[in-house]
Amino acid sequence: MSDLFSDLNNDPLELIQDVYLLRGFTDYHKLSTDIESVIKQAPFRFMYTPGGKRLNISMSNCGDLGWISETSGYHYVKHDPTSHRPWPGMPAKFRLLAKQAAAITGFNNFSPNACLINHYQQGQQLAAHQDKNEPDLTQPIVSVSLGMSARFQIYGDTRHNKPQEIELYDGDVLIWGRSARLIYHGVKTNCAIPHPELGLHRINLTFRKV
Ligand code: MD3
Ligand code: FE
Repeated sequence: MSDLFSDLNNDPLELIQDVYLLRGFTDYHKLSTDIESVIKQAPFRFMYTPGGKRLNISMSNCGDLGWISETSGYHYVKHDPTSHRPWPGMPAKFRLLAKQAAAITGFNNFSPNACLINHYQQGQQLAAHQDKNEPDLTQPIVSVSLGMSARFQIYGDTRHNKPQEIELYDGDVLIWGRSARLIYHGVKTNCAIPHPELGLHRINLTFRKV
């Protein structure tokens, strides 16, 4: 299994300081069996913000801890609040993918224990936000884009900047750390291009150390 991803793109593009893009590092086909297994155990669901609004995209998790939003706040929890069971385990292939992508960009001991899985349908967006619920901000976040394309928006240190935009396609992997760890970012899918297998669905895996 150690060569599942290593023959692919080992040449990251540094988009802005400490944000790296590996185009086509993997693809949906390599991960589909594991994704289907996780989603069968913990189906995508819409969560609610502390303010009572439904999030725009549906989500699930795998790994020892899963990120949830609920009226009491944002938390990492060991159990799926819908089924009351532990989140599905993180598939070995997912862990290897995240570790290899991190190592290529100089994060040598990344060992994620949480994977948030976002599901987008065309037109669904993720508004500008920071990821700051993780205790150790020296650890990077690795994100894997699968399925239909999306426009990723990098705002920088406030959500009021005009964002830098970049189109992400099936198999693209982003690695964020160090000075970029707390930047504001968002996602738009109104101009998405369909994927041969997933059609107008996008799945994004974000690997985190919590
Ligand atoms: C920049 N997901 O789940 S992944 C998220 O495509 C999230 O579903 C988006 O933002 C998606 O929180 C974008 C890229 C990403 C993930 C984490 C980051 C960018 C990040 C953490 C810090 C800075
Ligand atoms: Fe985020």
